[in-house]
Amino acid sequence: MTTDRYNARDAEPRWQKIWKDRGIFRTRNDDPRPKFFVMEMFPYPSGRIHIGHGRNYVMGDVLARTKRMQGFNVLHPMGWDAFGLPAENAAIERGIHPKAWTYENIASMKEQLQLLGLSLDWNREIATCDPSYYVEQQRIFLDFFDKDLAYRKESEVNWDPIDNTVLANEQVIDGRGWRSGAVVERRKLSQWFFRITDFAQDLLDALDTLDRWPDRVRLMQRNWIGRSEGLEVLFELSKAHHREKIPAGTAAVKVYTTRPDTLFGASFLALSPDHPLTTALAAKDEALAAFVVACKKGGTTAEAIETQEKMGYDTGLKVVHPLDASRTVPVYVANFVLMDYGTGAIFGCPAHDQRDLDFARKYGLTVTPVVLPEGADPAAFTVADIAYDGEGTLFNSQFLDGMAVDAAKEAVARQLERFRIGDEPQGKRQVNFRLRDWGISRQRYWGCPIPIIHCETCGPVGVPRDQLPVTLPDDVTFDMPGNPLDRAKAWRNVPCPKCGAPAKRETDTMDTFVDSSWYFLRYASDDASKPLDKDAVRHWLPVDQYIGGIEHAILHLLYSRFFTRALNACGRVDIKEPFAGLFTQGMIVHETYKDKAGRWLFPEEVKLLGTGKAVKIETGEDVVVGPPEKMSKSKRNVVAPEVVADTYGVDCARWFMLADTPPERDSEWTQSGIEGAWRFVQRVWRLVHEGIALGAPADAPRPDSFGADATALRRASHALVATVAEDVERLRFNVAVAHVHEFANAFGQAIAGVRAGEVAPDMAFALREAAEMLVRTVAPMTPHLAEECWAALGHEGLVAEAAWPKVDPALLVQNTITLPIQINGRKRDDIIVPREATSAEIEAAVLALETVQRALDGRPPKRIIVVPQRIVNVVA
Ligand code: ANZ
Ligand code: ZN
Repeated sequence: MTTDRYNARDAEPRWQKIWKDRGIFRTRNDDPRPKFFVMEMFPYPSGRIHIGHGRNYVMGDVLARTKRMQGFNVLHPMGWDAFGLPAENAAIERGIHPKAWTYENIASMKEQLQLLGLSLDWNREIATCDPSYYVEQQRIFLDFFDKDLAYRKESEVNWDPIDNTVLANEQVIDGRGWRSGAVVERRKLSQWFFRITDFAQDLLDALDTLDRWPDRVRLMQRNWIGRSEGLEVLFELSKAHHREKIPAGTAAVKVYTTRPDTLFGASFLALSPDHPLTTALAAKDEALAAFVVACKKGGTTAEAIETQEKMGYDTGLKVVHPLDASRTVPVYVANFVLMDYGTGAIFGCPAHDQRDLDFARKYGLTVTPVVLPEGADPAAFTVADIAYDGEGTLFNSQFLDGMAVDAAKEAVARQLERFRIGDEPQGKRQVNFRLRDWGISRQRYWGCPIPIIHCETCGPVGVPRDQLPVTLPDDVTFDMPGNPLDRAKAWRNVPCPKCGAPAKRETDTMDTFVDSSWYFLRYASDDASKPLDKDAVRHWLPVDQYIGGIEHAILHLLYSRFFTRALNACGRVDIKEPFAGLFTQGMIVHETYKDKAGRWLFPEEVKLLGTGKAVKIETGEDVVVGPPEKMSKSKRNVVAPEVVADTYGVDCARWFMLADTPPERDSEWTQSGIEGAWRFVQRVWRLVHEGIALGAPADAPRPDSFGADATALRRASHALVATVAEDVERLRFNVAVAHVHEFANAFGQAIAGVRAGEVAPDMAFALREAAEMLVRTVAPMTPHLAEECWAALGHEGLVAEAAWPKVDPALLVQNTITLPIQINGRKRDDIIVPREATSAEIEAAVLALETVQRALDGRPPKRIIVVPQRIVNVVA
């Protein structure tokens, strides 16, 4: 084997096979070492991965490998988020069964992932579509059902009136069904829910304990849970107006408000179209009934409801103002009032709420400001098109005049708590949450079946546990709209487990977010027959480091936190918080390329000419180069891992993904970047071999004393180990890479300073130590290269199993400085020099640097300027 070049194509598969054959990444639960659990969000098996998918796995892998070397029993598992709509779409479009499509994708993606050299325990691999996985999910569902944490209620869905089917939110495009193009309607359907709202306060409070989560994610969760403190206020219906319309037994309308201070600015009440009073009125008012139907057009997404034009219907009824019996306020039905928040009714104060203002302008209602901004003139202050929602002093508000907003809120609450309508206080303080119970019913085939049987006499009955799993029937068709399970007669018709009468299986399947809400608990057991093992969970959880995309900052993480609490309530686990550390990585972006005809081109179809120009290799025609964007199949700006592996080796890809940018930021994949990584990999290879050639043999005794040069190198080696350990611990991979670069320069300088055959024993020892330390430090980042070097150093075992190097603290005391090196005005490198180095010494060292030599290309520099303690400028 030649030593002047590292051959990744030969080395990488060889080491991967050895790791696999020796099973070194298999994790055991009875291992006595301290545990470390690191995992990345598992992938959806959509087809093939591109390098953009790889970044978080590589980051997790570096951490896993480092911790393993540092003596931890590391759990680093992988699985597949395998249920979901795309498999069903493939079935509809290409006639392939969702199961076949999914498992084929898993097989090819697994191969691709393995190509990245990830140190995963594949023995714990799971696929959520596998009955051995979802059987436990069905048990969990029944536990929740028994505890009333799972329940059924009527709820609105997106209904496609042409296909006669329920649509998922992502199947509603601009308010229309994705296949039929029909305007989607809202319909009520009985559906399953998980009672996440029971845990709202705890989910909120515990965010404060998650000190290793990004603040941004905690804030997003806080807003999503949306705790608000307000007042419920009863408005008495005025008998002086349309007494005949008021339904018997209805004396008042209850609203929820967070701004009771603005009560004197109220100019209307609005009811939700689903409010019971609306329903009662609509029964006798055709125009209102038609209005309610019109409100139901459009999807059920929050966005759809938010962006709809505000519409109202005047019922003719009026209510009496709670603080001024001489005033009445009209009652409308309005499309923007949701039935499932607060009380389903509001009072509108147009001067201080934009939505109310728009509504008031549309229907000609009065706008009375009651909060005066500081410094404004009460005689002149008016509200035109923009509501004022800031602080100020109350005016136009009788006994509240002169109070600040908070004081006025309190005064109104006190007053209304004392008043009564019938035997109810007219005001009641109330805490509300935006968080809704989690609707988990999906009218789809490719999901976990809900283990319930509906009986006419017994109602919904849980499938007896000894009859689980309820597996999906294989023989179904996808050639008609609707849920194939509804048509699977043989599967559907079963006797009631309680009374034996003919009954029907539930045909809803679970939201795929359920599948991902407990998979981290499943990973804990190494015994597949105990998929949720309390002891194993106690041992491994919480996950020490979870890594994934910011797009999951809300739902997935919140559902997982809820699930862990609900399982705790059912006695299935002891913990409450699943993830102690969370990291959200940035994406990998790439330029886009388009040919003349406007077709997207793959990067490998394009030759870059520099300065933003490029041509299509096949035809030579000009290519339009677009700015870097998230890698995506549709724009073809993707790079396949196997292509990188074949050309440069995956260690280069790994190095590049870690090197360029802070890990939380997006990183641009470029040809020059990957080439830089390649040069670096080759450089490590050369340095290690030069270190071997010039350094002491492995078993050479440690010299009693070290000279200045040897000590300087030893300091650099030990500093490398110490800083990289810290960088990885903090997930600052780009900084770790920068530290390795710095060290490579120091190592290179030391090598340049000695001559073969004349190396003093202290330097020989230091060179050997440097090579050993470098190899072990880069092992988590470029594991294949490191194994190859490790073998060259003469070690029998694997560096993947070697210990992290021990640092001598005495060598960490700083007496070197790092100088940045500019070549023609741009920063190109760094150099570490002794603090007391002379300008001449620094100059010599700089000229020996590889980056500088490459830039000079054999010529002498035009000029070299050393600014002591600051910077070195080279003019080439
Ligand atoms: C009167 C008022 C005056 C309001 C004002 C705001 C500003 P959060 O903080 O999210 O809880 N609201 C209450 N229930 C609603 C429902 N079911 N559908 C739509 N809107 C509803 O928001 C509470 C505020 O949202 C409440 O305070 C109510 O309008 C509105 F100057 O009451 B407010
Ligand atoms: Zn029955």
